Amino acid sequence: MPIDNADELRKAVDRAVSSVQITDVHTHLFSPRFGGLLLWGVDELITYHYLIAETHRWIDLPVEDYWELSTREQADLIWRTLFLENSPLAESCRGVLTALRNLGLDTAARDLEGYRSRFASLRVEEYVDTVFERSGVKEVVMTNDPFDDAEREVWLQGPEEDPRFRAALRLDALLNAWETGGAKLARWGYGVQTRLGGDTIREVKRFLKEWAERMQAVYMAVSLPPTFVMPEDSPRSRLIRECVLPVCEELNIPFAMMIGVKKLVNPGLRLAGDSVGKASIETVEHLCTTYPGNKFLVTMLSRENQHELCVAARKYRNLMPFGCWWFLNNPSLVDEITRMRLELLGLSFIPQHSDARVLDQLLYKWEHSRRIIAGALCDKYRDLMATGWRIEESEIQRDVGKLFGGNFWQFVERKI
Ligand code: RAT
Ligand code: ZN
Repeated sequence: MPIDNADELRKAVDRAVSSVQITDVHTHLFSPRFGGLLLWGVDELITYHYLIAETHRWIDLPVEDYWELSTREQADLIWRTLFLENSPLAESCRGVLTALRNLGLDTAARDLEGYRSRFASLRVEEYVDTVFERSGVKEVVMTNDPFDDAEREVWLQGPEEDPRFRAALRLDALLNAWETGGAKLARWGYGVQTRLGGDTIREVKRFLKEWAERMQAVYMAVSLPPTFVMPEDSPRSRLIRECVLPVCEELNIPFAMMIGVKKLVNPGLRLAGDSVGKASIETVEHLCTTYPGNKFLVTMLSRENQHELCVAARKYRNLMPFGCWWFLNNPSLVDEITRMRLELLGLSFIPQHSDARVLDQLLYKWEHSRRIIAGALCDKYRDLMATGWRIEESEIQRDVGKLFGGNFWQFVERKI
């Protein structure tokens, strides 16, 4: 039965968006077998680096002294500064409260000790089930760094067996810091040379293939500065062209480029010290044109790049824009970007990923994004209805399924 009024439409869209089971295409979460790499709990939620940056705007404590504090002491300081001495209006603070509320905790009580004692009794394996269920997330893609010693050890013991945790082979250490990344490869027995001579290209390809297969990676990924350009005479450019792209093509997996991060503009803040800059869409166009056998998942960090990324995606079916990344993951910007994408691309994009670093963040990031995306969709269906087009609830469910997971899997699996 077609939907015939605005009220029914709103309800149908809300039903579809709130019940869809999500594939979260980019997170920093891990399955419990990775031990301490999986962050969870209220202190981790509060010490998320987004909140650290905001806290340091208020406090006089030198940043070096802040890092001397235990996680619990850092959380106390952030809680006092951002939640008690100021109303927690920022999206990152609001997120903590949404997550606590979704766990059934009383946010009105402002009782950090009470929240801590609730978390103290949880077992992580069960808590993972709870969070996935309550957030409606079916599966997450992790960020898997083979150059991280702790993580590498776990992978060497065998593949991931929990189907909710999929792997992405993250290559920042290889592509953005070849001197140290290459030295590690040499220590592990790969025949590589600093200037990429000899067998280097073949050996890097061997490394990529081995690790993509070991992890059963659904894509390879890298984060890139605003100055990233290709073609260019640099180790990164050669490694992408001669190693990453051929191996991705052979394995038929996408290469995800997360472009626009200025690393450590304020180094003292560590993870919280990165910033943003506008990047070159010409590089994305060059890659899509020159490597038609490769698939590119692309997210860009600056708001200024969003329109041209949409336009580029209209030109290339091997380009899939995804997510509202990091400083863009705020309601006003998600709203703006999602509407623009719907207008320029219809349904052929991936509107959001969570970038969760702490398990509990799934409980808020998706609730907030679902609401904004539902609002944008609703308006677009209403405009459609005004043309006289018939809209069925089953079609809304089909479309929503694509946006929250189907498009990702179709792109990963398709042969370009
Ligand atoms: O959003 C974040 O937490 C950033 O620190 C980065 O991890 C970014 O998302 C990335 O994947 O590089
Ligand atoms: Zn990330």
